[in-house]
Order: sequence, then structure tokens, then C-alpha cells
Amino acid sequence: MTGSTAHEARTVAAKAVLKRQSIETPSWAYGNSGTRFKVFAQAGVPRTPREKLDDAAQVHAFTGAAPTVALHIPWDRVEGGPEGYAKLAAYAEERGVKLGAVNSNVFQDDDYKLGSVTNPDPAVRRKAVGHLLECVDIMDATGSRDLKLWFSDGTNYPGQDDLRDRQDRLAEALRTVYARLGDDQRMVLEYKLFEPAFYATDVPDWGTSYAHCLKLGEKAQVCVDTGHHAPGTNIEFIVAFLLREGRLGAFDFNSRFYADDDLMVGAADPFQLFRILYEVRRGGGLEADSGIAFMLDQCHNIEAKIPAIIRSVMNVQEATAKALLIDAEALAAAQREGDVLAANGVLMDAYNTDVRPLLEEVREELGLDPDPMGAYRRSGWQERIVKDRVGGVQAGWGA
Ligand code: LRH
Ligand code: MN
Ligand code: MN
Repeated sequence: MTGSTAHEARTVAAKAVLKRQSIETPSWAYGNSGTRFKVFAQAGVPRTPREKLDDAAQVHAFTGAAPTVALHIPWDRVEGGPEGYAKLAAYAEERGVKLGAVNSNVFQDDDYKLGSVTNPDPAVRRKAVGHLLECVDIMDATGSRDLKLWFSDGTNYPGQDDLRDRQDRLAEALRTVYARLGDDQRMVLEYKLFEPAFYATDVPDWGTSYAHCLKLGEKAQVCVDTGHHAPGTNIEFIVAFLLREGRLGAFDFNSRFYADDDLMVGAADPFQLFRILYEVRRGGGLEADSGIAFMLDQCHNIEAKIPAIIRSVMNVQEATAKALLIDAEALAAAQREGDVLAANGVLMDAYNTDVRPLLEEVREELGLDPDPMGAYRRSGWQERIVKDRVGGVQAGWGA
């Protein structure tokens, strides 16, 4: 193959992957959010889980790449028990999207001051496990595959609690929840270095998550939230390792300059996102049946929410397109020959490609407007929600 035919073949293959790529958006990103100093309310923000789905449907309509929406319980609690959630799932489908992962929340009740599943008090642990099991009931009703677990559990002061005992309590809770999962359900265990615990977090890193998942079985997978590491951590190495072990279950994409900033993915460090997506590609994670959930976990504190989520989906698409354009043969040859600069050059050539025209073509071939941001702006949806959504209480991060 000549160089240009090989490039064309890569482009055709990339387009096929990009056309079926899907990125799950988080219900909470549509609501008001802020820092611990201030939440700036925006007009037109959803007041109910259904209105969040209405907004998520807009993101999918304009990108064609965001067909599922993650729930957070109790932020998205609905009346009527399992039937209520089945109705919510039916409503989502009417709007052209589906419900995705169920995110559990054992970090907001006063009872959880000293931890949830690792709390020294067995009654608090029972309450936390009860919530996690309720989340699986909700998954049964919505048809969701993944239970996302993030524990804020940890300690603030040396000696506050026994670090080993806390691991035992965590393992026991995870075993109970794992045993409740159906054949087609999974748990994805998220780690985070610090915050809100400032001395020791009970699931601080991928190794801890991986070790617990290994003991549980194949339905337990690691969730990599890109904002949850120490500065300078090589996240793509973690991705490569977990994929090689068959334990990378999900991403929570966002970007950060300092800590868990939850900014738009690809905004702070698009090169890192590209490197991560290259390792995803290398490890087979872009195959249709890879089972990896590509989710956003972001908060739009000062920028308009729906367009910010559209932009985030586009940022993931752009990084994916660049990762797909890497000439794998040339890369492997340069690596075999030990040609450091040529190998690095192959990666940089792909990274420096302007993939926006390619993505415009992909969208046009899918019958979409090539410019999702402009199309959303022109649609009038934003004006409509500002006018219609008056009264009631706007949804917010944590409500
Ligand atoms: C914790 C986290 C986790 C929560 C979400 C709201 O920092 O990343 O995924 O569920 O934020
Ligand atoms: Mn997260
Ligand atoms: Mn986070």
C-alpha cells in the first residue's frame, strides 16, 4: 500500500469506529453546581429527573454520540419504587435516549461522617449496604448494566480508625453487593486519592480497586475517573495495565488543573486525553464489544451546561479520532528498531492532525449537522427552557 492509500484505509476504519462511539452523560451535570464557596444558579436548569433527560436528549440529538444518561441516587430519586424507575426508563426512550449506569451515593447523609461501608458502627454499614442493594433494584427496573461505586470513606487523622479493619469492612460490603448482581450486571469501583478524607482514603488508587475487584470476580471492574489522581500520574499506563488484565470497566471523564476540578474533558490537557485514548485503542477498548463504559463526570459551574456537555462529547470524539489515525504499523516498526524519535513522531503526527473535518464528515454521513454547537445554539432549546422552567426548585449537584 502506498502511504496515501494506507492513510485512506485508516481514515475509513476510524470513521466506522467514530460512528458507533457512545459517551454517557451524567444527569447531575445538567443541574446547578459550584464549589464549596458558591453555587451560581443558571436559568432554565432542570427541576426533575425527566427534565434532565430532556436536556440529555438534546446533547444526543446534536452529537449522535450520547445515547445514554447516568443516574445518581438519591439525586434522581422518583416516586413509586421500581415501577417509578421503569417509567423513567420508558420516558428516556421516548426522548431518544436510555438510562445508563446507576451511581450510588453513600456520602451525603450525616450518618456517614466517619464513613459508609467502612464505618466502625455496624448499623451505619448496614444502612450503606442497604442503599447499594436498593441501587441494584433500580438497575433491575431500568435495565442498567452498571452500578457505580464511589466511597468517600476515609480518615482525617492518623490513628482515627484502623486502616486494616476498614479494608475488611469494605471487602465484606462489596461481597454482599456483588452477590446480589444479576448475570448481566456489573459493579464498577471508582478510586480517588483524597477528598473528602484528607489523611487516608479507603479506596485511594487503582491498585486498591483492582485488588478488591480481583477477589470479587469478573463482574467487578475498575472505574478510572481522570480527575482522581495525584498531579503527574501517568493515567494512560493505568489504562493500559487494566485493559491488559481485563479489568477496565469504565471511565469518568473530566479534566483538571489541580485536584478533582470536574472541568470539561479535554479542556485542561487534550494531549493526555489523546494518550489515554491511544491506550484504549491499543488494548481493544474501542472494539464494539469491549464493554467499557465511557462516561462523563463533570460539573459546569460557570459555563452553560448543555453546550458544555456537547463540547465535552466533541472533545472525546476528537481525541479518539486522533488516536485512531496513529499509523500502528509505522509505530511498531519504529519501536522494533529502537528508533525513539521516529516512534514519538508517529504519535505526534496523529496528535497534530486537524480531525475536525473528518468528524464533520462523520456527522454528515449520520445525517447530523456537522456543527453541533452551532446547531444547538440555533435550535432555540436554550431560550425555550429559560422561558418554560420557571417555578419549582432547580436541580443541583447534590439535590
Ligand atoms: C467523586 C465522584 C464520584 C461521584 C461524583 C459526583 O468525586 O467523582 O463519581 O459519584 O463525583
Ligand atoms: Mn467520578
Ligand atoms: Mn470526582
